[in-house]
Amino acid sequence: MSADLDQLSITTLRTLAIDAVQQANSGHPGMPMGCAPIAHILFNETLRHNPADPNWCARDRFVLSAGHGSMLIYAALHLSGYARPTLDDIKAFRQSGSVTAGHPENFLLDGVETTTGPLGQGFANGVGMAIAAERLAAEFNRDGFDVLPQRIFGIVSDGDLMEGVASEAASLAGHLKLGRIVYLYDDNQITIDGGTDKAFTEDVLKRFVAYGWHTDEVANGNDLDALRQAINTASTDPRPSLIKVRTVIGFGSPNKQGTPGSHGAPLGAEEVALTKAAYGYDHPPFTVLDEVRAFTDQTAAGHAKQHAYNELFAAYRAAYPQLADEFERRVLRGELPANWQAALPALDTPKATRVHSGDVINALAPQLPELFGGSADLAASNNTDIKDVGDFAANGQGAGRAGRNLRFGVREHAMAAIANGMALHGGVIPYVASFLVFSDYLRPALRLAALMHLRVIYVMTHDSIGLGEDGPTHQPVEHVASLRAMPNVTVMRPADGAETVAAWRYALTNNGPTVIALSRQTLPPLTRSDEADISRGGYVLYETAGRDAHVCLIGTGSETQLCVQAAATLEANGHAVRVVSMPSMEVFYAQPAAYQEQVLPAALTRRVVIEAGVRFGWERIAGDDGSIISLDRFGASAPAEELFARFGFSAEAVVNAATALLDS
Ligand SMILES: Cc1ncc(C[n+]2csc(CCOP(=O)(O)OP(=O)(O)O)c2C)c(N)n1
Repeated sequence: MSADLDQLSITTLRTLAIDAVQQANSGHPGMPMGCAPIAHILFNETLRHNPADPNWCARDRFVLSAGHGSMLIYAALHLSGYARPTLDDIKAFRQSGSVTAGHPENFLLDGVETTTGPLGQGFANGVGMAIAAERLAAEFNRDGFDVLPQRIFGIVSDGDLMEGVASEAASLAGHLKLGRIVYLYDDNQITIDGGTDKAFTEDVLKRFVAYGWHTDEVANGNDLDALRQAINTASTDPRPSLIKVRTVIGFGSPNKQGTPGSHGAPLGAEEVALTKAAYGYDHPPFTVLDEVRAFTDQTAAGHAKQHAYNELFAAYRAAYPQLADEFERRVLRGELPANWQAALPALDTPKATRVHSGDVINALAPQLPELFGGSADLAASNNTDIKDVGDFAANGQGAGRAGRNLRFGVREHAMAAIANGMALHGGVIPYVASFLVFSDYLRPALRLAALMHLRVIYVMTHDSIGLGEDGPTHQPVEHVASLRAMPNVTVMRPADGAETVAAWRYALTNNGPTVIALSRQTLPPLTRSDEADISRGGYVLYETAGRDAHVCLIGTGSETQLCVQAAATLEANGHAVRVVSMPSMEVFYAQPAAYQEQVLPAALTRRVVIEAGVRFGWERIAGDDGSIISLDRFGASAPAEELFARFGFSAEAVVNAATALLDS
């Protein structure tokens, strides 16, 4: 009987996917049809989840890395008894305003743990979730109290496993022995352009063995007992697991199964009918039979699991009240401690802003145990190490899971995607680091952090030609502008220690990723009045006393000091000058219009902007009558001072540009 219900439930997952794609006249039916048995076993038997409380902190995470198979997770959540998606939601698949978007969006629907679609990302997100869970377990678990039992399950596809980001993340996950991870590999041997024989013929499992993973194989994706056994074995293995499951894309479709034709297009009315006939399923579209609903509903089981956890936690609270309070603050409420800002240092010495940033991290670290991150093999250059805390490592190695500096290795893309997973898991605030120029290597994951509004802090150093001798391969030119162009990303390019502190203050409370662009070279501390409010992104740093400014000099990062120097010369020449420091264009534009007008009055049209990067974006600040000193070419290999002089970044250049405006 239960075997019949298993089959009927699997058929329901398949037909919901088929019907929704058919109705939307768009979508990907093939993957859900092939993977329905995997989803059925996971959602019906394996996952620790409670549909009535999708955000229960101790739930297992399920990541659909192959996000194009979105109808699979929508159908599985529906059958499991989640409040959404309703059947009507599923009927509105891919339509405007529906929660059942083309690819799963975690901010639209509970139960969707991460936004997927760009292949490979979900794979790496799950690694980040496992890292967060491991670190928190090391902090909070006590003998007999496993308050972080969650594991990370996922379905990953050929496309996922071809992507470099997945390889990077898999390599690190194997090294760190992240045994919480159990991924099922949808080995259907089909991608969009045809069979995997065209471009993907390696022995994937051997590769994962080499990464240090436990691997297993299920020869027939419809063999439920084989799936159960492989999942159970993997779940207790101390290594991360990849189970290769031989599936058939578009399973059951007489004319399209096993072909790319079922990957990303509706089957068509005729083929839908033939497929349902092959399933022996003679019901109208979107039918969920009562007996299926009763069989797949996880509400009661989920409630029981959560109830047992709650009892465990109550005993934990009785034994460890302070730990329980801290757990609730960090993991349940995700709040910063009340007094955290008191830990922010006052930084007023001449240093590179990257060094100031390291000082901020180390000042905050004892007060903010949730601050947890590291660099892609540039920790000493990025100044990201927290002193005396050890490296996060596999159990039994060094500081083990209690270590706090993450060594991402030279894996920028996975680093950023892993950080997304850490932020999604909660209880930690991830920061990542590299040279700013290598933001290109992590951009796809940053973009998803932005889309998901994830609080990930990017410590990106060596932010201009100011890095000098390493040359144009390492000198960002277009990067700051391109990052400013990305929605929901805040770029901070601080000019000195005080602005670096402000950047971190902002980043820690920002509802989205913050990129802090930091100098390699030493910058002088700037003098600012008590009214100067760095938190507004742009503010008046200096103004000639008692007179209305004739000209406004606007600088950012390491070029702000040039504006201050130029102001002194211009004043000596009899001009009244205003200097505006603009560490963040986006934050400045988010201020009320009246504030923007106060800082950059419309009437003050003589404006000189200077930044050692492309001019793109500064036109709006400079205005039609302003002048922009920018670098619209690649840099060169030479000492930094020579490069600044050669490319025209000097106080003299600012004076000349201002004088030209004043004379015109
Ligand atoms: C980074 C990225 N590149 C390309 C795509 C477009 N795309 C979607 S699915 C897919 C490959 C399909 O093969 P597979 O992952 O095996 O999925 P299946 O066909 O088995 O459903 C591609 C290239 C994407 N979603 N993400």
